Amino acid sequence: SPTKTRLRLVDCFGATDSFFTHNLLDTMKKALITGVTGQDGAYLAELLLAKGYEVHGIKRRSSLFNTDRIDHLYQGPHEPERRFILHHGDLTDSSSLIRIMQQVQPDELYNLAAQSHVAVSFEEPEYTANSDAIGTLRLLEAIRILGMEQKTRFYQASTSELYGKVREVPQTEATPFHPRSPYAVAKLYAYWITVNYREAYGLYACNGILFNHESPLRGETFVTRKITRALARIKLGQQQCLYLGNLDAKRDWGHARDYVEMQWLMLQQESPQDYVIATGRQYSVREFVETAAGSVGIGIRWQGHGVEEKGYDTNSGACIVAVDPRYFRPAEVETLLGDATKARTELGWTPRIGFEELVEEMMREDLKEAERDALCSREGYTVLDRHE
Ligand code: NDP
Ligand code: GDR
Repeated sequence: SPTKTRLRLVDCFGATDSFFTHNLLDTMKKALITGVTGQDGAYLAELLLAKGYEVHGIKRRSSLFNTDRIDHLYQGPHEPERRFILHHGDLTDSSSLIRIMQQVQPDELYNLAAQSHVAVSFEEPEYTANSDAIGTLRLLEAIRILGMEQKTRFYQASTSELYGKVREVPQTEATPFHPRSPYAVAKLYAYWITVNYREAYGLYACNGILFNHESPLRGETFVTRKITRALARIKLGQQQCLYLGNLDAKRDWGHARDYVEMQWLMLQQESPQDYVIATGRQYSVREFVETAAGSVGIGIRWQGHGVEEKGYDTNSGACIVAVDPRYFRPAEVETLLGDATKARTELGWTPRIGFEELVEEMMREDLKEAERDALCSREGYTVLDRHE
């Protein structure tokens, strides 16, 4: 908290006079996070606050509150020496981005905002390009328009989806890209425009090529969270069946809390570079289901279109996991496996949380949520069953 920061500063410098501590607070580093209300935004804001930053975040206007993930960090406008401040803005609106940048004057700008759902990008390709590709350009241009090239360091949330139809296993910073969705194509533009502004204007700008990372804060429609939520509800008798798409897709899944640390580390180096961030271990969607179910003692019965040919047991009665082709994608990324050697050696970064621990944490938190829902149902309140 600001009070604690002040006390620590006083401890360090033996100053009881607020003049000294005020000046130090003025030199506190400022970070601006786009996408602060998302999974990574929440973990990154926590990390930077713990490091003593003044953290600013951009949130979109929405008709309902969209700050669940960061409500525990909220500081009201009347609190003295606020270190966590939210601004309304949108990646599709240059004027808001320029205004916020001018007001905040950030030392570090983390561009985490995106329409980040691959399947949705096939439904909303133009919006995805506008926010994910041109949105990144708008931020880089804001830095230039405001003459902040030497002040603001820029982090771009790039993605393993860039590899798409993989040409090399495992994937490194040198592996060629072949994007397979409007999302990935938009992120390809964002990747290259970041490199281009680094080369053309000398910006300190980096791409973190992050492989999938999950957590209890993961959006409910990404496959891992969809699985852990559904299994928790199935365990408590609130849901009958989990419908999934491609069970054979393989991903390199890490923990978001580990990955945001590397986003910060990338902006603390002498020179800007791009890094792959991954665990180097790969599991299929089916293996994720089995691990999650195993961790809470649920047996799996597989059922559904095309599953028979792949040799699952469809003779048993209870249906827990079924394949529904509506979740297949027009073009799929079948397999991703990252090699983070460069980040390990140059940034000293290693992931701390392993796959089993990640799955167990997600299951544990979703069981708590399901128990809350079950309690509400027992008390006669309506609990909406949202699991698309
Ligand atoms: P989320 O989907 O959880 O969060 C996305 C954030 O972007 C939300 O805060 C969302 O706001 C905001 N946002 C969306 N559109 C706009 C817009 N037009 N203007 C302003 N804000 C907007 O994503 P993650 O936290 O999981 O991922 C963070 C970034 O990293 C994303 O760019 C994603 O593409 C990328 N990435 C993620 C990986 C992962 O495995 N998680 C892997 C590799 C890259 P709201 O809350 O209002 O919806
Ligand atoms: P991904 O994540 O597309 O890798 O993008 P997602 O969890 O959506 O899909 C992973 C794999 O699981 C398969 N799948 C399903 N996916 C969803 N969402 N729902 C299902 O029911 C289902 N069944 C099977 C998918 O086909 C896919 O192969 C995530 C996002 O966070 C991106 O923003 C990020 O860039 C990449 O990770 C790295």
